[in-house]
Amino acid sequence: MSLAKLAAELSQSRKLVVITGAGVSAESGIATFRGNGGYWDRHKAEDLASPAGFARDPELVWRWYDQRRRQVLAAEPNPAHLAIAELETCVPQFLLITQNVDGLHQRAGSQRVVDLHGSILRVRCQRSGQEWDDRRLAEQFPLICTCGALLRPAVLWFGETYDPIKMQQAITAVSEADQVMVVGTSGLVWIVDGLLDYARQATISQFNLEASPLQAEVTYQIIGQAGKSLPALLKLLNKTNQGQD
Ligand code: BJW
Repeated sequence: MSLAKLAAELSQSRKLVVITGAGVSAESGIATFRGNGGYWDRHKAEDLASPAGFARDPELVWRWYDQRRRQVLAAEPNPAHLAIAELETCVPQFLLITQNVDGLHQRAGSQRVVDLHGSILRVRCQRSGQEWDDRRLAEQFPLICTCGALLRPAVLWFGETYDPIKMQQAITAVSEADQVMVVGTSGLVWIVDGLLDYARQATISQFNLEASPLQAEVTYQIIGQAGKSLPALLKLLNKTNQGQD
């Protein structure tokens, strides 16, 4: 069975990178973006997650983010988040690269995390560019800075460029990795394929409800809920590691 083979390979891994997307948080009750019931089923991406959409209607954008903040604050990490946090302790070097903005990986105990798309619980002043944590649930929209300028969610919208420091960290880790696990992402945002281009020394495994179309060569395709397959993988890995003691 491929999960057992992957566990055996992971037990030899020195440098593991995990790349995650919205599917990891689906079992915590947080909607994904694409597909049935996803955000883009009900809303236009360019209205809610682009600088032009925010300039057009900051109130609409803030209402959407406020609703998502409420969901995130009420949610709990699920077995997939917990398994990824535990995987970090099983290998000498580890990096989690997440597109998620919900902070659930960090709440599950993950330490080495690059949040490429920022955080829904931070804001940025449109005038000064400064960012800070802000978990306020708004009574009035949009949120305004004490300087009078608009505040925006500190997340990466379509058409915006990645933080070069985070990108460098992610590229270095993927380039050096011997294993890359891609979990719960459609891979439709360019960054996933962009990073996997650097995974020249790594075995790539994918955990998803379906075989989503990554451009990279995937050796292990694990179909099913990440909240079931990742804990199962961890159990096999722990068994293999105990056998090696
Ligand atoms: C489960 C599951 C379960 C469900 N278990 N699985 C080429 C070069 C440069 C740019 C571009 C390019 N081509 C296109 C672009 C532009 C654009 C882009 O990629 N567009 C494509 C959509 C066509 N990219 C950009 O604009 C980005 N900027 C950029 O590239 O700058 C250039 C640059 C590059 C390098 C250096 C410097 C500059 C910015 C993109 C920002 C995306 N932002 C969003 C919103 C973030 C804020 C917020 O959350 O509000 O990020 S959009 C949205 O998509 C969100 C997600 O993080 C992202 C990815 O979605 P994800 O996570 O994959 O979710 P879904 O819903 O798509 O998929 C869920 C998956 O889970 C599915 O497969 C399910 O089957 C699965 N699943 N339940 C396991 N229980």
